[in-house]
Amino acid sequence: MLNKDHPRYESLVYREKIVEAHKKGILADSGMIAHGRGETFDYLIGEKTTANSYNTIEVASCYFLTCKHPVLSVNGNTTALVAEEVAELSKLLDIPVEINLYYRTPERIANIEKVYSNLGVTELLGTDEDDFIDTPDLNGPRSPVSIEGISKSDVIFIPLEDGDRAEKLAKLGKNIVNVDLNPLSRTAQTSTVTIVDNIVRVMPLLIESVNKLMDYDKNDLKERINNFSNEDNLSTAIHDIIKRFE
Ligand code: PTJ
Repeated sequence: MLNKDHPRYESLVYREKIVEAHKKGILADSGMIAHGRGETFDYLIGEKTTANSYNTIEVASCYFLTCKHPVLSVNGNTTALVAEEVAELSKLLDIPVEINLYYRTPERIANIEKVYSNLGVTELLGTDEDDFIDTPDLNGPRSPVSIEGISKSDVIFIPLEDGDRAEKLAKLGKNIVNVDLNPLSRTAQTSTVTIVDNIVRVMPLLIESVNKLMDYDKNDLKERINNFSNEDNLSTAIHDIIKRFE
């Protein structure tokens, strides 16, 4: 039983979610290490959403609302922490959720599939029954993607992963929205829009911002996209961390 008065209560709640997801065969063993790395960077950014990240979240919403085929790609860590919010966003935008795992096993796919099915996600892709196509130049278990999902998408949400996938997907002309507490990770550096913040704070804000911007003129949203630079965004995120040491 967690003590609510504990100064790090929230952090302990999310650790418990991570441990539970591991016990249920949702989280990869390495998912624990990835969470620890995330916690370290969260500490450095002050465990709050910065003004820069609020803006970046709105830009991400602009992509989701103006692109034709957005897809939400999920892994074990994202599922452990924010499956409900992923399901809500998928329903709000009427877009698919695609399971894409680095440590892919039939058991983990089945366990993650069950989570989203129970949350009412109707278009759930990337399961073992799906039709796959390899991502060009990308090796490993993340390469096969759903023909109806990531393969035909024009914007992909890929939170909490680091590797070369973002770069390969970007080469195919796809827009990448990433959430990563580490602004220096390869995925953070090669994505179109990188939200440097904790996924548990990002998801409710993303849903709120999609709801807010939904009725805006599409040209205004596209202008917002055109005025955004991910390089500037990452530079501000890094400087926000540096300022915490001053
Ligand atoms: O479920 P699988 O098999 O697809 O495997 C998932 C993991 C996360 C184990 C795999 O993709 C992996 O090893 O990822 P990395 O290379 O550890 O990268 C994960 C990134 O997510 C790191 O840069 C962390 O800083 C970041 N991260 C971890 N927790 C959070 C986070 N970013 C935002 N919010 C978090 N809560």
